[in-house]
Amino acid sequence: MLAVLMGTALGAPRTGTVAVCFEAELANRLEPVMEIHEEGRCSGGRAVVIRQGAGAGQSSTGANGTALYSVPIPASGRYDVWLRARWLDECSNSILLLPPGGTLCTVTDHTFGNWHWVRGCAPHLEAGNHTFMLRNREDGVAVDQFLILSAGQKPPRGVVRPNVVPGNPSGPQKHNSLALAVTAVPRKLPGKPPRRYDVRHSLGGTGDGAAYPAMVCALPGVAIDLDLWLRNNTSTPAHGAVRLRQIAGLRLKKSESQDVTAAEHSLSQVSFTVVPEEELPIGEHPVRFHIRTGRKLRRAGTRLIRPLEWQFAGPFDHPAKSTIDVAHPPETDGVRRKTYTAGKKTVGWKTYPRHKTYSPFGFVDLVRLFGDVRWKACYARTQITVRESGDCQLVLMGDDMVRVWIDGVRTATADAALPATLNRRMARITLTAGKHDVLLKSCQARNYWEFFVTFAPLAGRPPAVFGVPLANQDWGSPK
Ligand SMILES: [Ca+2]
Ligand SMILES: [Ca+2]
Repeated sequence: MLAVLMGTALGAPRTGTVAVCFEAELANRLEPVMEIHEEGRCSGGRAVVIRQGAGAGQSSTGANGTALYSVPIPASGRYDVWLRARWLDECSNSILLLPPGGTLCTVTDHTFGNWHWVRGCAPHLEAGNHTFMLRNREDGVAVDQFLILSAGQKPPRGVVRPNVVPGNPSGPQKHNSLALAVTAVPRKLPGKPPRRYDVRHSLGGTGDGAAYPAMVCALPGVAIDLDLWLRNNTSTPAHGAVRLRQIAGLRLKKSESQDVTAAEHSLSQVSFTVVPEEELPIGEHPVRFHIRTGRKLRRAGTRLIRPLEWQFAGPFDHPAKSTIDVAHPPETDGVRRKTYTAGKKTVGWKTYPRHKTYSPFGFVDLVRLFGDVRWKACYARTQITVRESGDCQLVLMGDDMVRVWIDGVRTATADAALPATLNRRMARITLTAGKHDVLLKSCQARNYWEFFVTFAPLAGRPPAVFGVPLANQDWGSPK
């Protein structure tokens, strides 16, 4: 039984009071979309984070962000469980907490932007080991520490010195066993989230993507750091090796295999840097890590998303309640004109810096390009090449309405205008070898305005779809 001592910041304990404090980042098991981040102003310099954009509203599946903690409770009694949390704003201010044998509760309050203690549930606990679970409810939240106090006690201000290290929830492990705590987390991203409307979907955890629920925007020449956090749940040091499986079109900057040593009950980090090349096909690419400790092999991973690169024209007024069929000049006058009339303005095809165009999750964020506007439409054009003819699946996602033409033929439309929800449409298409024009239309009612187009393989050998670099795109002589 682990002796439980008061953290010094708690002051002198009153008779009969109990305090157990531990770091949120030392989860015994942690699954995406939960990530470990290095953060200032928090205990241990690290916290568990659900990044803004990393999978709101996916908690109902249960597999989209959990953190498990096995901790000893020294005495039976009624307790209050507090979390030291930081919420982004009123749309990112809660997390789910499951106490041992209790019911799931929502931990929330209305203090934004600062680390502070938030009271969660109030379970009755018997003396002994108990498992607590955090679960994703929404993104844009971070948890630094847990504090379990006798009912009615108030936490101090600021951090508390931890007095417990979470143990192993699945019983004693064999010597030299590293317990995987979290999958790869991207660190260096090609974009900063905007202040208000962020893209909030990571495609996490649905369908066949469940094995690799994270998502990282992969643009040619933009290096990506992939961080792997490993938690040693045992009471002896552990040694192992992590290997990154190579992907064509992805250059690895260091060795494909790295050794890892983790002190008992500690957290270790292994980092790989990859650089996408033009040869990386458009679409999703699972990145797989093999973690070997002794004879044990574990797998972890994330997904890279190679998006298309676009030229944009707009915005055009798209009157309230209009359907997506209301057409604007790039649709009526052709996609190869140099300029179009948009109300009293003239607009032409424009490119924007990549860091402005893409969210860290690979979506095109039109709010960043055209502002927080209402009832507008814009068009985007690009070209793709295919080396062998064949079928593949076009995947189209958008908020609010979005339509795609390939070589002038209407191919897919996602036109349900739902607030704060991405529409998704898939269409089987046949692409002949050679170059193809892609035109996209996106309509905005309000709030989020974003889209995502990719090509997914079908069974068998699909044609790989490559983007044509913007500098090499040929749109004829401008009129
Ligand atoms: Ca911490
Ligand atoms: Ca919208």
